[in-house]
Amino acid sequence: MAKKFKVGEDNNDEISQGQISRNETTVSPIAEADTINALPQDENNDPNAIKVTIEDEKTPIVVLFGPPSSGKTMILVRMTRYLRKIGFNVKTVPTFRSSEDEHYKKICDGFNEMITNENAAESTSAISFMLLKVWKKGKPICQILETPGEHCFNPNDKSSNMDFPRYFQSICNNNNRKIFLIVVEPDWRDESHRTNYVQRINQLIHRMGQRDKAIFLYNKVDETPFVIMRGKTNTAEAKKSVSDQYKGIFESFKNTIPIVNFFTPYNCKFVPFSTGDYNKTVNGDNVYEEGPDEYPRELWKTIMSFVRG
Ligand SMILES: Nc1nc2c(ncn2[C@@H]2O[C@H](COP(=O)(O)OP(=O)(O)OP(=O)(O)O)[C@@H](O)[C@H]2O)c(=O)[nH]1
Ligand SMILES: [Mg+2]
Repeated sequence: MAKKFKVGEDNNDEISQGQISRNETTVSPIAEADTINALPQDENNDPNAIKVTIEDEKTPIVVLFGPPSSGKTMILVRMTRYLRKIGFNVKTVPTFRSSEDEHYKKICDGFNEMITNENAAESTSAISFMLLKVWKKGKPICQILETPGEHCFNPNDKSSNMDFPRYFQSICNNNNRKIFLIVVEPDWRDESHRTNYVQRINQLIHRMGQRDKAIFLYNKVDETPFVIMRGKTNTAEAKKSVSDQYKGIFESFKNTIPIVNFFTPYNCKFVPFSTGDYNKTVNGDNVYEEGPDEYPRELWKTIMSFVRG
């Protein structure tokens, strides 16, 4: 029987992984959330009407930037599991969306259960917006933001790629330092889509401030031949493959400062990543098994080098 979600449960306290038995059959409350009415009507009709609030304008924001289904929500899930395991506190930020957004409230309320649920991947399509805050010993370290993939890049609708929605522009313009996690995946669609995505990334670069940073996150690396052993990837070959598939993707990040560019040829980082394995059960459920810790460890190290630097 599906485990039902109780509204108002103590949802924002950190809970440890494994609190929910792996054998227990659960359906995440988020999976049960109404995805059709994910946004209030006016915002659904017009992305430029979407309003968000970043209350904390000091703590850096890690912005997940990637097309639909590139794995942004599962990266959030995997990072949250890892960070909690190594002693960080990860909480949802309920004030990010107005209290009228019932869907966001539901997602916040059900977040902890989703994180620990082995059916986590079933829930991800219901998540469009999510702002998390990472704490250590009561001190905020960074915020992590996911926005709908279509707002980053919609491969099926050229007109929507004219400019970013207003809320996204205002996040780009606000005071927080941003670390953009630009998600790419192997063998994604065809060359014309990949070329359009590179153009979209260039649009993003024009919105980046001088203190902002970029990390290219090569998600789903488990599907490539570049994994040498569990959690270890041939990063140079993986990066070359991305460079070949997404022509010109790193061009704008070339370091043009003489001598410095000999040691640091690019002003961006590249991190291979895998959130884990996805298998279908005989019942048709999508069961998620998290991947090795090496991937979130390396990503966190890279993020922290920018948060501190
Ligand atoms: N093989 C593999 N598949 C992955 C990985 N990460 C995500 N996936 C698959 O990609 C699907 C989509 O992941 P999501 O996290 O929902 O993608 P998203 O970018 O949040 O999608 P939108 O919110 O619609 O923009 C998952 O259900 C998995 O099937 C990974 O590391 N490896
Ligand atoms: Mg998502």
